[in-house]
Amino acid sequence: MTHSTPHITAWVDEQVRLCKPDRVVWIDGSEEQKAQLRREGFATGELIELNQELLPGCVYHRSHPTDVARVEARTFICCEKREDAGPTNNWMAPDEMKALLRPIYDGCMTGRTMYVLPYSMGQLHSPFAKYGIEITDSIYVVLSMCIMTRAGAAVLEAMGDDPGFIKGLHAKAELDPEKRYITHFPQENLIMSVNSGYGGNALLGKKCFALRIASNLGRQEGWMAEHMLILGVENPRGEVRYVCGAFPSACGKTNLAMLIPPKHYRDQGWKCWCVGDDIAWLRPGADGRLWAVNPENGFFGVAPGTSEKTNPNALASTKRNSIFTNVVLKPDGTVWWEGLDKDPPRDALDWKGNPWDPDSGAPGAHPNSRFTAPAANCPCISPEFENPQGVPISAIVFGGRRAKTAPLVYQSRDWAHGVFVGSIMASEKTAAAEGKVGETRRDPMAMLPFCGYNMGDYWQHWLDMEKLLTHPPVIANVNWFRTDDEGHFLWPGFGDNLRVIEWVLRRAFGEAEAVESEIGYLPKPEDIDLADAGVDEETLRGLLTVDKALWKTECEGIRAYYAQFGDRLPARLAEELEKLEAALK
Ligand code: OXD
Ligand code: MN
Repeated sequence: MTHSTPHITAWVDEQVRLCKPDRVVWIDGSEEQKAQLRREGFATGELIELNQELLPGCVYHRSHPTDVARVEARTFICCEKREDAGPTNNWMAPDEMKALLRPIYDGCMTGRTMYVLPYSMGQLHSPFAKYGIEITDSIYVVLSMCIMTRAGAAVLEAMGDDPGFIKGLHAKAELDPEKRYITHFPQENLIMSVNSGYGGNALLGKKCFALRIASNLGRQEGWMAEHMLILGVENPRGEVRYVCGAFPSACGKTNLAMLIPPKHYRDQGWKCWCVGDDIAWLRPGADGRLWAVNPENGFFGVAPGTSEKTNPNALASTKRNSIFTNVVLKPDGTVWWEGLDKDPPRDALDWKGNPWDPDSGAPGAHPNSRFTAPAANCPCISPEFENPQGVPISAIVFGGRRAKTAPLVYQSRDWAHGVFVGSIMASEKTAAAEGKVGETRRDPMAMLPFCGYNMGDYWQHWLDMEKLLTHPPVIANVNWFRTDDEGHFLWPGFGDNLRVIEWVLRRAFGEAEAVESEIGYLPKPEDIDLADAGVDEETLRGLLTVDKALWKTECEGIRAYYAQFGDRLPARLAEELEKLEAALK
């Protein structure tokens, strides 16, 4: 590997002095090196080899039982002023945080190997690409990053000695939850993550870099880093139109990203292509349109609920060269999780490594157990996935889980109104989550845990982007989760969501009509294709109603939510709220 990189080397040397590892290994990304790391992981028990006939190249990993999810309470934005992190982020001054972290990192890699991993978010040499170095003491993290990003010697080559690389220092250290910190220093392009080995906290390219740090870079440089899927929809004429979608967790984002059209659509020649399932970097192109890339190279998906029925494309993606974390380990060296099939295995080990009795009532896989799978494995991966220019976005959809308030779909009147629609995104808690059922959690643009600066300034940045776009995408809100009074879902969801996406895309091309309502444009019921959907027109009419009383209550909630942003709330959003309140009077 090339080491003629004084800036990079100086930074790595500094971390070596702090963490005091026994050995330092630079990751070149070669198959030989990865195989060697797997062997080392098997030897220490950090990894378990899976059945190589049935799951070639696949390995299994268990995280510490106290370390199974992102820790929002211990995630910090460390910029000079608290106001710049805003009311929705934890904040600490950079010097104070570094003083707190220094003793935790000091000597934490003694007796261990430090891995230095150069990686790129985005296709190498793409105008979107950003480079980083992750230092870690975890083989699991190295191998996961080799799936989720483009990593290794070629990246170091591409980086040259540009001091602008994103620095990431990760250490599992003692996995002590009391000393667990996921910290971001946007003014220094620095991430420091310690005492967790869980993906969302430890694979620094993903949430830490591609969202929290990148949202800051995007604001400075005139682009956007968003928690969005990217889907290509090919119509029977062979035209592919692209849509981005932001959804809070448990709203079917990965399923939408890998959507299979209903039979009625497939028969006509419709196809869908996955460009990304979690993160989109969006840039105005020279043509005034918004262009998107998925900066990742793999999927870090929730396993439970993924099946041949719900998402065969995701399942197929995991069959080779994948890592499974905290799922059930079967005696034949394959894996299982709740919702995979109706056939829970006997004599298997649960996610903690204990013998599991499927009749015990306790789940075998952790509810947040994961697969880490290469994007190239996905049967519906877009032919444009590797296009360094990205894909042009015609529509953005926001969505949440709302039993009554939000209609199946509504389109914003213009860009600024669309920003308002994204800013008021919310999802209702289901029985599975903590808190009162039906209570709403506001999650603007699905960025609540991922926006690396003041959310009010972030909304202003969204508003300002309009000036850079002569052909902005249309913005719509969708809700697949409306229920009747008995709590039954009224819309079939999954592949049938294409019927709604089709209307949104036709709106983007001036091919469909709409009716004006208090909250935005609604489809005419006849403009949603219901053939073979199992939904009658009356149900659709119900799905498209806007209950004014509920929306008045909604406005009170929005007003209270907005209040915390004080003078950082863009005036334009306050105006949009007033307009909505007036329309509902
Ligand atoms: C994820 C998340 O893991 O949003 O993608 O938490
Ligand atoms: Mn996500």
